[in-house]
Amino acid sequence: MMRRAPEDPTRTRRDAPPWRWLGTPSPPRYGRWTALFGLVMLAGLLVLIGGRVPTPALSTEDGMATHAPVLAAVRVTPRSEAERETVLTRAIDVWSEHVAEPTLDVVLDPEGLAWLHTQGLAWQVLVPDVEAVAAAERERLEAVAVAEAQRPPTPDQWFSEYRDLPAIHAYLEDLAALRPDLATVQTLGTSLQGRPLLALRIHGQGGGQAGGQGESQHQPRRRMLIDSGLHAREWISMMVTTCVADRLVRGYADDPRLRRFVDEVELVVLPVSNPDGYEHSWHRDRYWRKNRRDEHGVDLNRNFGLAWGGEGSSDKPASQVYRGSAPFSEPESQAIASAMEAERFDAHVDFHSYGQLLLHPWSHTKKPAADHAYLHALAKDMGDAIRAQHGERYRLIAGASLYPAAGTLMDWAYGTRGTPSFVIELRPRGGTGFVLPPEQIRPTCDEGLAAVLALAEGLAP
Ligand code: 0X9
Ligand code: ZN
Repeated sequence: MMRRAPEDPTRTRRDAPPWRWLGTPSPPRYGRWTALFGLVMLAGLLVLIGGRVPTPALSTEDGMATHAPVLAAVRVTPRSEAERETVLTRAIDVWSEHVAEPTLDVVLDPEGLAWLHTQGLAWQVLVPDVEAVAAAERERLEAVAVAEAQRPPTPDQWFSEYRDLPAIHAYLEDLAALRPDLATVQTLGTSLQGRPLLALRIHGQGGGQAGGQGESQHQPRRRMLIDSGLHAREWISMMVTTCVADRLVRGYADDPRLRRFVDEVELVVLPVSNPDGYEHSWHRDRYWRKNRRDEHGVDLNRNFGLAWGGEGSSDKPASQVYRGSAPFSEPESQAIASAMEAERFDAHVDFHSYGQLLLHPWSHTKKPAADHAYLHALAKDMGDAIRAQHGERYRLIAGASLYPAAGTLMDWAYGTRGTPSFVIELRPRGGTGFVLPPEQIRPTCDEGLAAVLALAEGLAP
């Protein structure tokens, strides 16, 4: 059942913390006339590019109708570093960054859009009204919740829609109950607000001792970790890892390739690495990224203790890449690190969205990793396997070549544990960003599963 926390009906995203990727934020101010002027400008611009202009009405306490500024997600192509910085300072939110192209996906208010137009920069609209897209998704989910209260989803229907934290956690328990001989639920730690970081350990019938004897006598068992949801708004990632677990547990009996994987690889699946943030994204703010530390949150993927504090992270709490007060200041990153220290993992994938990318170390430096060729080859195996599913291309690139990011889980896992570690940025390539149509959950799961299988099969003996 989808619940919405009671909200001030006059609250708009402008009341939300001003998000800036880097730098010191200052709260955007909108007078009614400025907003209307902005809307008119936006209308003109969108009509020029053939877009539609939604104008959500809000009622104020005195009953007068006013309009929230329409926030649009746009892909901008800056021509210089200075231009990139200026676009970032104008952004209400930053969704994605590709230094190589170079492009930036940012959320702008009407004034920002008008400014963009005057600069002569190349840009295209990804989402003309990000709040309208989130509202449509919310309405759809509410309707699904009503329907499913009458008729609960079958396991197959479960993956036809996005699921909230309690549903994902219950699903993991169901999988373990279905095949207790194959899988066990485990709590890896507890979030800041006290929610469990629940994982499914798919240990196979060998009993879960990597390095011991599984069913296969040919090679020692491997151990892999896949996680998702470090970033709360990347909902497709939580669905994909849950779905990978589902395919392996249910497919074990009949699919020889899945059976072989389960027999040879012990897989720990952590679908929601940031449970507080995920709850917040479901019930308060669809585009929330960080954990729920104080009002601002911490970007968990800048909080790990390798190269913490370096380029591509921020010491400003309002930044979307705020690194926290110290390495591992957050219980969620601590829990993941402790789980990876408690036993040896032969491979790790951290699922994110969006962009259709296969990223390998390093994230924090452009210096090639010592195992660059090996890591790139593994990423290529995954990319080929993904493409064989539905023809979708995922681009291979070292993290820092996309943009630098210090204090990431991938770098920590590789740099301190020696574990081949990857970030997979799932669908879409651009499009609707974090709000991916639910029909794409299953095909994106096919891609995630193909990548995990290919990675296991490609590991050096
Ligand atoms: O920035 C991140 O933490 C990840 N991308 S996301 O859009 N999902 O936020 C990617 C981190 C991988 N490393 C680099 N791109 N350097
Ligand atoms: Zn992410």
